[in-house]
Amino acid sequence: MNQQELIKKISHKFQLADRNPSGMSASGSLSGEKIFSKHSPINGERLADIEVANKDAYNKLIEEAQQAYVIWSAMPAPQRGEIIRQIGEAFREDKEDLGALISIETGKLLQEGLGEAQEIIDICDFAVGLSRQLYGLTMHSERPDHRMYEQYHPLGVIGIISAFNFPAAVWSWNAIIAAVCGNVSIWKPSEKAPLSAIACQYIVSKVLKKNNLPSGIFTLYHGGAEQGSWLAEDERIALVSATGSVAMGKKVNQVVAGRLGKVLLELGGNNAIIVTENANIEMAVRAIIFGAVGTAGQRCTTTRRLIVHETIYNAIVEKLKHLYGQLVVGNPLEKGVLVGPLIDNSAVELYEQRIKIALAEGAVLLAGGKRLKPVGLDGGTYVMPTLLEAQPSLPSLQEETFAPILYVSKYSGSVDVAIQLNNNVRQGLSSAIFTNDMQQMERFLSNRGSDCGIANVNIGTSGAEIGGAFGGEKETGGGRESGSDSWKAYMRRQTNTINYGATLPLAQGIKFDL
Ligand code: UN1
Repeated sequence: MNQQELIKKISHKFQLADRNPSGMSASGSLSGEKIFSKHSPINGERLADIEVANKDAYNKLIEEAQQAYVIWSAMPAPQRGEIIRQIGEAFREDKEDLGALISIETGKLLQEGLGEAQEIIDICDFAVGLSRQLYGLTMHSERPDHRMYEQYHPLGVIGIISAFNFPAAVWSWNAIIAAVCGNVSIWKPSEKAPLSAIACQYIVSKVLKKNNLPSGIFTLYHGGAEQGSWLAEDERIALVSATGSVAMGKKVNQVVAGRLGKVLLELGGNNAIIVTENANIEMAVRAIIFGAVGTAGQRCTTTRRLIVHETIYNAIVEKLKHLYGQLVVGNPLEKGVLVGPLIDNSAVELYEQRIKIALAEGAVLLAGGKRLKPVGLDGGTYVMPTLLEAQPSLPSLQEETFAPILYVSKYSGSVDVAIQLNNNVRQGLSSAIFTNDMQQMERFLSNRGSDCGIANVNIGTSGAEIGGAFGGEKETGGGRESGSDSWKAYMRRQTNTINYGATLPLAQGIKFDL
């Protein structure tokens, strides 16, 4: 099947052609004002026109969501789990088509598109388990005949702002976990990836309809920064979960803090792999390549910096140079291709600008460095994965450029030197060390080690499983999504003390006799 036939089939499947207006819930669509076109980065082909939501459409959706919340939050959590089990099944059925759509829309490899669809299925399975495990603690009261415990209640309407690079999985981390907790959600996906969102909405809507549940449990509208800011300003939105740039996150954080709302931020990463003198070099090199050029360097967990011990530096650099020369850049739907296009022209411009700046700062080009036009592809946004040798003090090392640019730096001395370099950036998402030395490994994981939210050993910086809490420190924003006890971010904790005696003793032994 060629790309056009595939698009036709998928558009039909998810009703993309006639279901792309903004302000959409399962009950139908609400008209927007402006229209923008979504093109595939693979060949520049126009995929669909999308309506930007207007304020009326947005307000209507929020009202629908609020009404749905009354019904959804009253359902016992295990019953909500049953609906999410069905949603997981629906995603299983549509995994191939959704994976292909994600690939066509974002330019990531088909394998990665399928992996993203799998992440949604995994998070649904996880949420089904959670539906019987939204545990609070019990405590011993200091007063006789008293019982004390805590319980978790849902927050209400959750706003989700997602980025183009994981246009479906990151929504599910938020929307599905929020839903099992009893919340409803309203989603503003990136303007650069509206179609995967429409497909996800289509899939969940089918399940809601089948179960006679209100469409407002999951809702979707389209737009850019202005439309996203509505969620931040809106007092009806209890929590705003935002994924994207540090600049966007700072704005959202300030606006939401102004009304004392809650935020969950997953922002920039500037992730390093440390390779010590005790590393398995073959394994390290494989992880570096996947981490640096996978998803064309457009993951927030992408490996952007390499910190290599001087004794193995030349060996690693030579291997990387060789492999960078062999990477096949091209149509991500084709087998054998390892690097697809960047999302759009502005991403290519940022790539070019950053390389220019880094070279002017004194970096040395080891591989790549240029835009590409793969054979048979017009209008695409392809670039060569780029390897730069950099002094640890290079100012560009501080910047996250969403492109396949990897800086390699040399360190000498103990692993502490490498750890200090790892931590010497404003962001704190992911980090990794390659070593077979137990002391180096433990040092990296200790409280004097990596300052990131994710710290891996003999695994690259990207490709986290959904079972762990995902997020990072410093400018990454501090939020945790997905697995572990991240569900607590979508709930409010209530402490309850119950007196089952016949007297009224006061805490701290206070006497207040009438
Ligand atoms: C992101 O880039 O925002 O760990 C998320 C990973 C993926 C998720 C990345 N599972 O690389």
